[in-house]
Amino acid sequence: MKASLTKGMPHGFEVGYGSFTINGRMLGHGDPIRVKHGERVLFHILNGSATEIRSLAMPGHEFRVVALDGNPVPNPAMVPVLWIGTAERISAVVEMNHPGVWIMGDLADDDRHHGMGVVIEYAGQRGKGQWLAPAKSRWNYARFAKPDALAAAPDETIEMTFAKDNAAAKGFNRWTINGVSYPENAMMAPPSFHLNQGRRYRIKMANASDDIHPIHLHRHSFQLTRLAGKSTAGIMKDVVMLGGYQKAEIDFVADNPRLTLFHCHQQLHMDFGFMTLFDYV
Ligand SMILES: [Cu+2]
Repeated sequence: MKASLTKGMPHGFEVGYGSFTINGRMLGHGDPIRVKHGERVLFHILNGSATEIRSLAMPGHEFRVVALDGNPVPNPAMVPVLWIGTAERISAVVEMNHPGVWIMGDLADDDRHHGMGVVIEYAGQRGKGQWLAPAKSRWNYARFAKPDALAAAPDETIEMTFAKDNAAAKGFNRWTINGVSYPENAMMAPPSFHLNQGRRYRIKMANASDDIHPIHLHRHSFQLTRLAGKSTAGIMKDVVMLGGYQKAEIDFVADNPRLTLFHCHQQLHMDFGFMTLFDYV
């Protein structure tokens, strides 16, 4: 990326949005979520954006994360902010112990002002929803992992490097997996990775770009086995965010024969090559 920018290549196009909604309503429109003091409320949150990673916080409250992508986590833990990649799902419990009228919303002020939030109203409280920015925190999936556990060794390892050619496709960035860009006009490219049923695979992923990629494997769930240089175990997911210039490892069992797509869930990345096919042999 640095090389192409030095050569004078521009940054690729991105998409922007003018409005944002939760359950189809912009912040300030529609009914608030009505709660009672002392209640524990379970939120099932899905990021339905085609391209964006979102955050969520609620002043004076924390989230107890109990499941990721529909799978219970081995170590439910409290966090002040949820970060949720495109297509990820988080289930989190909020204990309603701070009466008021609050905005549960995104940390990005501009996006929240354009709708990315919802009002939480305690019984007996009136007024406009209040927003307070939370203290700084860092999102780390490993927080919800089984403590001091190691995943079983895989039968085979697949290495993947994700890279970007700046503005290489009519002004859009083109994406590659191990140097190969999924053909834009082909209904189906030849599968690049071949699986044997019943075997355990570890995918070692390296992100050679500055973007965060919500990586998704179809038809299988995977275990997070290495994040930011540390081994981890027990968290099952089907989308995982891989930060800029970061590495991560995921393990899965080949237990669902037939063609299987693997791709970045950021639509612009996927449409411009960030996709590959597995088959069973
Ligand atoms: Cu991506």
